[in-house]
Amino acid sequence: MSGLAPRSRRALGRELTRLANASVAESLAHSTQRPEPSMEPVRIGFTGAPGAGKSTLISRLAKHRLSACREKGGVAILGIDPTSPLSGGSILGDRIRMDAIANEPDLYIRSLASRSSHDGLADNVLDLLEAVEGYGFREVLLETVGVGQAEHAIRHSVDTLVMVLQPNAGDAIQAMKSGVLELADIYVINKADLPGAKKSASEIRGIVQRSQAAWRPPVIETSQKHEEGLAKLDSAISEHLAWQAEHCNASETLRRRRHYHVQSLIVRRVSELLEHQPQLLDATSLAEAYDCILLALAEDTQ
Ligand SMILES: Nc1nc2c(ncn2[C@@H]2O[C@H](COP(=O)(O)OP(=O)(O)O)[C@@H](O)[C@H]2O)c(=O)[nH]1
Ligand SMILES: [Mg+2]
Repeated sequence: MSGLAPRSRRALGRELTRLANASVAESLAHSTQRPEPSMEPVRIGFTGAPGAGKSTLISRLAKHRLSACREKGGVAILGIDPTSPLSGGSILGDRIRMDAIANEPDLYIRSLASRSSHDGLADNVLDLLEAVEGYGFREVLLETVGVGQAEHAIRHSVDTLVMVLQPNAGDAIQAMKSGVLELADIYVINKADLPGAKKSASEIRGIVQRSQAAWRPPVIETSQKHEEGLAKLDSAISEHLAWQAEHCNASETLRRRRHYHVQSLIVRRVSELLEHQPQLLDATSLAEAYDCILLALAEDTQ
C-alpha cells in the first residue's frame, strides 16, 4: 500500500465511528461482513496513567515503525481516550496534529472515547482493531489509559504491551511489587529528563528480574528530548514480536482473543438487556434473577 486513498480514509473513519457506537447486535452483524486482513497484522498496545506521555511517545515512535512498515501497509494509531478526562493528558489527535507526522500518507490516526466501558478500552475495541486491519494496515499502535483492569483487557487484545510510567510513579511501582502490573512485555520510564528516572528504572528492573517468565521485559528510559531511548524502544518492540512469533502458539492467541471478545459482547448484552428490562432483577432470589437473565438471553432475538 502506498497510502490510503482519501476516500478510503473517510470510509474507515465512518466505519470506526459506527463501530464505536454500535450495539452488540450491530457489532455481530458487522463482523460477518468484514474482509479478512490479507497479512497477519501486528498490534502494539501502550498503557499507563493519563499524562505519562503516551501520546507524545507514540507519535514519535510511529515515525520509526513507519519506516519499516511503509512497504507492507503502513501504521495506524488508535487512541482510546477517557470519556471524562481527569488529568492533563491531551487528546491523542490534538497532540499528534501538532506533529510533523500528521501528513504522512501511510499513517492513520484516530481517537475514540471510551464510552461506558469499565476496562479503559472502548467497548468495541476488538472490532475497531479488526476494522483498521481490514483496510490493510500492517501495524496498529493502540493507546489506552491504565485504569485498574485496563491492563488485563488490553493484554488480550494486543501482541506486545508497553507500560508507560513516569519517574517517581510510586503507586505503579507498589502495584508491580504486588504483582498487579506484571503483565507488560516492555516497561518504559518516560520523561527521563525529569529527576528520579534512573531510580525508578532501577526499581522496576529489580522487580522484573525476579520474574520467572520466559520473556524478561526490558526497562527502557525515554524522553522527548532524546532519540536514543526511542530507538531502543523501537528495537525492543521488534525483538518481542520476533520472540513471540517463535515461541507463542498463534492459534492459542486467537483463541484467547476470541474468548475476550465473546465475553465482552456477552457482558455488554446483559447490560443492554437489563437497561431495557430492569424487572428481570425483581426475582425473589439472586439465583432466580440469574436464571431469568439467562432465559432472556436464550430467547434473545435482539
Ligand atoms: N518533561 C517531559 N514532559 C513530557 C515528555 N513527554 C510528554 N511530556 C508532557 O507530558 C504531558 C502529557 O503528555 P501526553 O503525551 O498527552 O500524555 P498521555 O496522557 O499519557 O497521552 C504533556 O504536557 C507533554 O508535553 C517528556 O519526555 N518529558
Ligand atoms: Mg494520550
